[in-house]
Amino acid sequence: MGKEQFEQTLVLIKPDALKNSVTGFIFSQLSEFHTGARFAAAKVVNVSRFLAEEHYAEHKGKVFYEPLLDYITGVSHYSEQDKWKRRVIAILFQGPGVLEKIRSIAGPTNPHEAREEKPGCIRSLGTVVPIKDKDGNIIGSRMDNLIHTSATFADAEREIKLWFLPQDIPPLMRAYPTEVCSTHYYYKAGRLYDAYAPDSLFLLAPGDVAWKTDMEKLRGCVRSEPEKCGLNTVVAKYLINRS
Ligand code: 3AN
Repeated sequence: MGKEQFEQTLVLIKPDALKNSVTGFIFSQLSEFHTGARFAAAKVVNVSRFLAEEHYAEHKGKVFYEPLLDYITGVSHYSEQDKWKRRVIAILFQGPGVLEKIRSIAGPTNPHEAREEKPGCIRSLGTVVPIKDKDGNIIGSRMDNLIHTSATFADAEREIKLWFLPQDIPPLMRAYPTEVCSTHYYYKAGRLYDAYAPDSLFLLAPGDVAWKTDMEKLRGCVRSEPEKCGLNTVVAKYLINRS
């Protein structure tokens, strides 16, 4: 397979798309026939705040950051009573030019602009919700734009490794180097352990296949400060749908 075949992008079908049941429309737009790209992986995810914070790390501190976390975790669209419905469908697509093709089908970030500039694109069916401060003044907007798609190759690599384990992807469709783990790894309260600690969560065992870059980070994370070694970006995907 040529290198261009290994171009990959992450798509997230967000909670508003599930709530409004436009998944059929989105999947038909994203079909292999329309995009020329291949489905390489898919999973239904109850997005934790932990994962959301990692995914949207670049927006931390912006006025729309907290509303954005509420949106992607499903809190904005499903009440506490319906919290079991809070989901995102994460999909990995692969093929030549896939990044640009799927960004074009998705359309501009802002649904108002999407309707103006590209009627019929997926995000033209989205909506913009005002963000208010505690006094009711409008201080920004939340863009409920139904779908996320990676913006650059660097973003795609970071996001794909954040949402998918190598074993979520058929072996011949893995675009990034992997490594076989030779240690046990456990996680508890923001720290990594290479031996079982009471109440820790099991992450990896010898023989497991992991992203090479994750293994490099994990080796640097045992007994070190988690913020400094980028532990959360590695751990987030191992905690997907765990509790
Ligand atoms: P895109 O999803 O089009 O690549 P990004 O990556 O810049 O856009 O932003 C990620 C998400 O953050 C968007 N989908 C949107 O929901 C939100 N966002 C980005 N910029 C703004 C903004 N200026 N105001 C409100 N929300 C924004």
